[in-house]
Parts: sequence; structure tokens; C-alpha cells
Amino acid sequence: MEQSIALLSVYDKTGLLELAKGLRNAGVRLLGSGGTAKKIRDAGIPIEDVSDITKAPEMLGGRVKTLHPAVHGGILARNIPSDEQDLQAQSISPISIVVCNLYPFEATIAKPNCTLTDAVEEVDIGGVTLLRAAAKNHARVSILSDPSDYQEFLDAWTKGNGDVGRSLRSKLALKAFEMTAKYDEAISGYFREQYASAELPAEQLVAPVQRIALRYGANPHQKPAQAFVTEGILPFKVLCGSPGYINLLDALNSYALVKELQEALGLPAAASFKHVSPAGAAVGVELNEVEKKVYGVDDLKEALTPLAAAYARARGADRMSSFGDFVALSAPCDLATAKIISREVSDGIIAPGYSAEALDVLSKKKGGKYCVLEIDPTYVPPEIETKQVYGVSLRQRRNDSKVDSKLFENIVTQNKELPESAVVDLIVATLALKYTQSNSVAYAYHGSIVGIGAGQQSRIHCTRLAGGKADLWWLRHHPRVLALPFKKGVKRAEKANAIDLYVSGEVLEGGEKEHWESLFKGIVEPFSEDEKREWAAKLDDVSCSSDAFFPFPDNVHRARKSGVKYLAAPSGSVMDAECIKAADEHDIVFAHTSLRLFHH
Ligand code: 93A
Repeated sequence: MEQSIALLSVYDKTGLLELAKGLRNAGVRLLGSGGTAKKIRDAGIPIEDVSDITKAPEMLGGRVKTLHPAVHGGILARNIPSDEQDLQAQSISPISIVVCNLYPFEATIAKPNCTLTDAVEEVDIGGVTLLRAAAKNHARVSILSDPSDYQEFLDAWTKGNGDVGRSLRSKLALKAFEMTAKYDEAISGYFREQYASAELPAEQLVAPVQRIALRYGANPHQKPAQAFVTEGILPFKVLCGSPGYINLLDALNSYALVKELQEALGLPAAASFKHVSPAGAAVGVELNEVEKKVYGVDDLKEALTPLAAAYARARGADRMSSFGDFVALSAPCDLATAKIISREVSDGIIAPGYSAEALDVLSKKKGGKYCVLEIDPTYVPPEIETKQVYGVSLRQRRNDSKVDSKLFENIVTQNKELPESAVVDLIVATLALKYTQSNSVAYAYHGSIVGIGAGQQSRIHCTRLAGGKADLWWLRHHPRVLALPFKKGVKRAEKANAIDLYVSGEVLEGGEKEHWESLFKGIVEPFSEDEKREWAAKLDDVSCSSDAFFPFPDNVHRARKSGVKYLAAPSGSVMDAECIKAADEHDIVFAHTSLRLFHH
């Protein structure tokens, strides 16, 4: 039988001499790369140099040591006649055992003074090739990539008289494949960080790119930060400004929402996001004169396009929460929409395009720093998404469930009359929840979210929070609020704050009271509790959706207090029957959706 050959090329020389001795004793011929061969030879164990079989010296300061057909032919050859003939023709001997571990790339880059040149030199080429070639041919070859496997291997080799068996070779091959994968990950991660955190010139940002550097992560001390795709190019271009980490979380979630809203309802849609949940979201349902006042667009010179109506609703339903928002539009931004945005405090926008006039308006906002992103509307995100928490990667299928009218067909209450307008509102509310941090409950009216309760651990707290916001939104329609005598020159945001204080009944004292009063011409009558109650009773036909089942009927009772007539939630609670009973008590139309929509 031909003498077995082992090729040894290791950076970490732990256990090397014991292994070499064991192999020699078992009659194995040893070949080693420079430092590995030297260490073994110095210990008195006979070993040949790789250069003896390649007939080529190590070169380029060690960059080429084992990269040679005499090595890789010997590793990759199968036990088949054509491979054997090829080896014979080139006088190459088959190699049965490869022992290799890699240059310490991760340890090098972890050093505080590591330069790019240092890192580059630690990128192992030949070792990775040895590992991969031997692992690929594990039907015949054993690959030892970890010193802790040496003893087990030696024992198996001796016991099997030179055959360690398929299962050990497979186990060792898998380990080698995992080692090269991890190694490559460390290399790409390092270079991604190096090259992405360097300031990219503006023209490069506009061109399609695979990654962009972000100023910082969720907080200013979280540096470096970047956004990237592992394949292809980013689905958006930065037309103006420089997006931050939270901007992108908002932009990508909000665009997904408006895109689905437009697809579901055939109307342009808009969203106003804050902290990765919608503060508002709506489709382009025309506004009546009162609504124009409530939503703060009655004084707009441009006529409201359907897209502008959608944004006016999304931005105006909860003006407090929308302050400093990130805007998403489902259709190219037109001038009227840009004009609404231009006078609000806002952080940025994502849309599938901009008219020249709209872009002109937006790029002047915030002294030219307003973040304008153009998304590719044909982009389809991958089916599988991954995120990391505390170093652990979590992977799941993207929530690609469809929300359309079919979802609300299973009406479980006595009243089964669900008008078309309520179906629109339920779709708006439910789709908004799909992109709201859970738990969440949303109220909708006239194609617009009017109250959303996000990120609460208790469902009733969501229902109350959303209901409380819907109540404030409704009180803002009261003639007394619409007639508030603001002085000239009071800023829009200040008006919104003052109205919020007025309708929420916050007790004002001292300087706060003085400031509030100073915003008005003359004395403002208080908004009495009786007036509010009377006005609240007028609100009806509101739709409400929940991202998971109602655990108790208290949610149904609370929703009714804010005018809810149409309700949608998944079934599955032990209290389902009680919740239906509560809905029947208020003559509410309740649809069981059987679709849970948690979002984190
Ligand atoms: O620079 S390399 O990528 N070029 C090679 O051809 C090569 N072959 C093996 N590095 C190469 N190696 C690596 O050298 C091995 O992965 C191992 O880490 C190291 C062993 O070198 P030495 O035997 O000289 O100590």
C-alpha cells in the first residue's frame, strides 16, 4: 500500500508535535509549510518541506506557500481512474490528511493599533484553500482544523489502520467549512466597517450603492453605524441630507406601510412615523372644510391633491406625536404635498420619486439638511429577514401577510352591516398595526388613523391610549376649538401644543398659564367637561383594530366610548364570547380576523 501523506500548515502550533509524532509512528509521510516544518524538524521528527513537492520556493514573503497544483491536485483527487491518471501524468502523490488553522485575523484587528495594512496581511489565502479543498474532498481526505481533534483522530487512524471512517471525516469537514465561513464573515465585517465609516462623497451617495455610513446608531455614542445590503444595491438613494439610524428604521417601515395601503385600497397613501411606529397614516380621502381646519391645511394655497390629502390626514390627526416626523408617501411627491411638509417640523421623507418643484421645495428645508430618500418602488425585500439582539441572530419569514377586505368577512356579532367606508378604515387601521411596535390598537375614521396605542404590554392600555388620542382628535373638531383666537405670528407647532392643552383639560398654573394665555387675542373661555361630554357623544362610526385578540371585554367597552362602531381583532381568547357579547350590547359590528400582527 502507498504511504499516506499528511500536509501540515498551522499558525496555532498547539499540539502540533504530538500529532506529528503520532502520525510518523503510524507510518505517515509528513509535509509542512515553512514555520510548521521547521518546528517539527527542530523537534527531531522527520518532515519534508512543501517546496520539495512543488519544486517552487515559498514566495512573496510567505503570501504563496502552499498554493500549487502539486498540493491541491494531491488533496482534491478522487479515487477514480481519470483523477488517478491526471495525478500520475503530473507525478503528484495523493494527500490523505490536511492539518491547517488560519492566520489570526480576528485577534489582529482587535488590537488597538491595528492598521489596514496589518489587517490585509492577516487575510489567509492558502490556508483557507487547504481547508476548503480538503473539506470538499472529505470522501477521501481528513481535514484537521482544530488541535482539540488531534488525539481523537490519531486514535481512530491507528485503530482503523489508516482509515478513520466516513463519519469522522464528515464531522471534521463540517468544522472546516464552518471555520472558513466564520473567517470570511470576520474579514467582510472588518472591511465593511472600514470602508463604510469613511465619509463618502455626496455624488457616491446619489449613485446606487451597497452601503452608506450613518452619522451614528440609535444614540450619538453608538459609532460606527451603517446601512447595507449583503447582495445587490440599497433600494433607495439619498437625494438630500444624511439619514440617521432611526430615520432609516422609520423610512423602511413606513414605506412598506404606505405601499401596502395603496395596493390594498387603490388610493395614494401617506404615513408620518416617529420612533418606528406611525403617529399617523392615511389614504387620500378628500377633506371637508372642517377637517381642513382640524388638520391645519385650510390656509394652503395649493389645491390638495389626493396624495396631499393623505399626508394632511397622516400629519394632522395627532399633531403632537407627528412633530419631527419621518414621512412616507406611496406615490411620487407632488408640489402640494411638499408644501405641507415644508412648513412642518419634520426630519425626512421617503417616496418613490419627486416632481422637480417638490424636490426643490424639500431640498431647501432645514437649511438643505432635510433628509430626502428616493425608494425604488419595484424593490421586493427578501422573504427571510434577520436581526441581531445581544449578539444572537434571529431569523424569520418577513410578515408578508395580505390585509384586504377578505380579512373582515367573518363577522361574529348580531349586527353584520359593515359599510364600504368601514372596510377602508379597518384596512387602514389593521395595516398600520402591521407596522406598529406591539402591543398595538388603532382607531380609524375617514381613511385615516385617528388614535394609535403602541408598544404597551397590556392590551387595555393600548385601547385606552389609542382611545384617548382619538378623543383629543375629535375634541379638536369642536367649534370652540376651531374658533380659538390665536394671535398673528403664533407658530404652527405652538398652536398645536396650545390646542392640546386646551382639549386635554390640563390644569395650567403660573408661567405656563401666562404663556398659554399670551398666545390669544382676548380671554379664552374654558372648555367645560359638560361640553366635552356632549361633543364626545356625537362621535360614531369609528373603526378599531387590534394586533392580537382582546383578552377581556373591557377593550370593547372602552372602544365604544370613543365612537367605535366597527371592530376587528383576531379570535383565540378564552373570553371571545364575552367580547362578542359586549360588542352586541353596543350594537358594534365585530369581525374576527384570525391574523395576528405583532411587530418588533
Ligand atoms: O499567505 S498565505 O495565504 N499563502 C499560502 O499559500 C499559505 N499556505 C498556508 N498563507 C498560507 N498558509 C497559512 O500559513 C496557513 O493557513 C497557516 O496559518 C500558516 C502556516 O505558516 P507556517 O507553516 O509558515 O508557520
